[in-house]
Amino acid sequence: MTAPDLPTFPPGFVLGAATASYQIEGAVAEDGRTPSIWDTFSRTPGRTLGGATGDVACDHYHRYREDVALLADLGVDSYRFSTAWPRVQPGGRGPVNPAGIGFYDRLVDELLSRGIDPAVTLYHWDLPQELEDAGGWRERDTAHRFAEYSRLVVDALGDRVTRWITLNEPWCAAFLGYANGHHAPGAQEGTPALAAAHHLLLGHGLAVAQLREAGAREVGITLNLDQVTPASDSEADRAAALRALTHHNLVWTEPLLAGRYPESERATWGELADGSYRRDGDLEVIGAPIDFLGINYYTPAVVADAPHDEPDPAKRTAMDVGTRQVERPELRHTTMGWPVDPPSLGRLIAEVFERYPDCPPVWITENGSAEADVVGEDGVVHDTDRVEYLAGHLAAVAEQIAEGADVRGYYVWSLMDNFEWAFGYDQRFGIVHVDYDTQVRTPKDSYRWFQRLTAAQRAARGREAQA
Ligand code: IFM
Repeated sequence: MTAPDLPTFPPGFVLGAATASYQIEGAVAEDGRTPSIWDTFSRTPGRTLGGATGDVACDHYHRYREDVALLADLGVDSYRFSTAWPRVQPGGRGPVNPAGIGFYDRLVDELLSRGIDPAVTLYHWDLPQELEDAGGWRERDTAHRFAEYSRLVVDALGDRVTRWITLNEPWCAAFLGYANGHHAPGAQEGTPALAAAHHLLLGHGLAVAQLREAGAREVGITLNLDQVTPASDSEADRAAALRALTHHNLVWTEPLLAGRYPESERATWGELADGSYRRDGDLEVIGAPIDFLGINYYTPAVVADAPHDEPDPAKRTAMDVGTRQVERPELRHTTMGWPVDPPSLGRLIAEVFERYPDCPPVWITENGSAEADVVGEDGVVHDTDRVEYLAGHLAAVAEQIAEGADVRGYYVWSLMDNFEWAFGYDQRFGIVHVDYDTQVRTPKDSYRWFQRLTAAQRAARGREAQA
């Protein structure tokens, strides 16, 4: 089968790969790191598939040089990784842990020595367990603790790191963490998930202020926005789609980009959205200008009206917004069960700029697919479906740029197979295969394809420089 065509981008467009601390690092008890909520959660029986934990993961903590060499061979401009809060500031309070920050210091230097620009995410879900014991994101104080920790990181790495992402996918941290319990800390509560969402946003805003004060150059946030389409033109389905949009997108984008809470929140959560966790002045903190909006995107949502799981509105969880996702049998599905529809990424980008004409430049900070990869007898992983997935989504981005959308870069998720949260090690998103018994890394066909893309991008830059 011939590989899909390479999409073309403006010469300045940045290509990168992304990972996250708990998913790859391992070394959970080394150099002063204390447990995070994911250590506790993954060690609780029944929480992750097969009881998988991030104890070893990809052992990246010890193998980071090998992994940076893979990035260098891949030819990426940038690498997006996250810092582990309990490594940098054990227990979530107090001074920086020199050994913990030392790891990221070495990683940043290694990247720069290979000509790769580091992009740092400050929170990819590994909250120090001590802070969860004090209430976690239900508590306003956690937002202040997050800003303090962010300052420790920027003070240590800000001389070499240009691009800063405060939070990764706060939707997951708030709603999977505190509403349905699929993620750490595993709470299945109602209203606190809305409070957690607010405190995450507040933490973002407070961290932005710290990052600015420390002179950070580019500051943004990463959201996993949904591309929502109503299942039909009926009033009920359109209202359901608005509730789904509010739950997934507007709860974040309205305060961040429009300086207001979503008008549709009452229609979505009724009395649960009582806003008791909000204080005067919060919106100003949350809505402080950002330099970019990071979007993580995987799959679209076609949404229909559905009865609430819980008839009593007072007892509903924040997750129960009276909607259901319509099945898409006509589309291929990844091993996560997610329908593949590349043009939907283009639609999402267009919708974001349409709703928020002053939206800062967009970066696709994650996109990729989990597939049933096997290392063949020839020692190669022929992940044709992933190549098609990436080519399709990148083509959709290129098309939007050609139509005038300000999209500056794309990070493939993920550099390598890793700990996929509650799914353990069963779901492989990497463009590099990891054998978890031996820690051998094997670049897949998708890695080779992406390598060709980065080479083509460099060649385009060269041509432009000569013109
Ligand atoms: O692995 C995750 C990542 O941590 C956050 N975004 C989605 C990915 C795939 O599920």
